Amino acid sequence: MKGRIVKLGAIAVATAIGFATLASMVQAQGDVIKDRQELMKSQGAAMKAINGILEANGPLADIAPHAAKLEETSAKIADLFPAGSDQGDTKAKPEIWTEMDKFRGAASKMQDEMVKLNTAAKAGNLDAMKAAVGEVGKACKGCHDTYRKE
Ligand code: ASC
Repeated sequence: MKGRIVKLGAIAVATAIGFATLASMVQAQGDVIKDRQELMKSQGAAMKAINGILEANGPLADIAPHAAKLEETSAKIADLFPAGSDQGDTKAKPEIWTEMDKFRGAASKMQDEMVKLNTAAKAGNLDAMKAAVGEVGKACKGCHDTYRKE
């Protein structure tokens, strides 16, 4: 009798831990979806700001902080799509997870372009900035076309 109660108690505890773990996993996933949406929004805003400065022909020095931020944020993208985070309120396509190597390759290529943009911005090299912004925009679009719904 006592043994049975202990066993039932153990099952109840294990079940509670299981639910708590599941709840925290769902929570973590909700957070990662939000995190990547916010990161993408910040990158879009930085790109818009840079394009605005280029169109207005300056002040070029104002591009540097945006370019630095983009280099930093874009390095985080690939890790913001952990397994299971295809579930939830997200426009991320399943292909991200079925072709994870390809997806990471595309993210890495975009990161390379962001580094070039930041390098050009730090050097105040207008032609290189323009070229890099073009390549960054292509990298953004390429991934969105392939891996984002709508
Ligand atoms: C940007 C930005 C994107 C891409 C895309 C390119 O500047 O925020 O998502 O370029 O618009 O077509």
